[in-house]
Amino acid sequence: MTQLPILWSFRRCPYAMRARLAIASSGQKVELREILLRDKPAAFLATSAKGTVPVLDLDGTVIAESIDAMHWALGQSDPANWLNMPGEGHDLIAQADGPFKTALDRYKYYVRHPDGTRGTAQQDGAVFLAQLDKMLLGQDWLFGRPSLADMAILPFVRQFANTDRAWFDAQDWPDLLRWLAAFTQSTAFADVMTKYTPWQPDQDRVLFG
Ligand SMILES: N[C@@H](CCC(=O)N[C@@H](CS)C(=O)NCC(=O)O)C(=O)O
Repeated sequence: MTQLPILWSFRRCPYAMRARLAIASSGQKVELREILLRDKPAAFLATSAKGTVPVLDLDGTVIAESIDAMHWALGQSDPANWLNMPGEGHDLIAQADGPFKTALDRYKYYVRHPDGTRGTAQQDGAVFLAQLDKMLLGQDWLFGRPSLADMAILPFVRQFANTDRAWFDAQDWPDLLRWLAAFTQSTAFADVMTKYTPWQPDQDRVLFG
């Protein structure tokens, strides 16, 4: 059997989602190993020094950051041209991964973050979301057509939305809502959300991509 890159993944993790989106778009085949974060296999921990998903194991070379996994996959092949986006796209991804993700964690897991109120975190996140809504005015994607920025950011926007769906849907950001709905209803998203049973050392490999 040919050795394929191994992707350690967790279905509901937004970082793992974006890695899977890029791998699926690239057409690169990988072996997918689903794990449970509360029961990490020894082989996963031996690969991932940080113990986080996603992790790509390229025959001993480890890619431990999801954005790097996206770049790796799209560097192999990028038929949808996701890498073709303005430099501003990278700044947006940095904002999403930095201040927006911090707000998301404080909002979603506010019990674990007793400093600051949940409402403040919601408002902090909303500032970024309103900025995206403005960019989406009159177009389906942040830069007119699907790009790395959409796919790197959308899984986190989805998580923010699902934290309090009624509140999210009541906000005045129609273009953001349309963007998120187009993503969550897409076959591309459905294709990366297939359920797998957690990996076992003696199982047949699961092909993905
Ligand atoms: N910066 C990393 C973050 C990955 C990350 O934090 N993943 C979470 C799951 S969404 C994780 O594995 N957490 C470890 C744990 O919960 O034990 C990346 O972009 O890949």
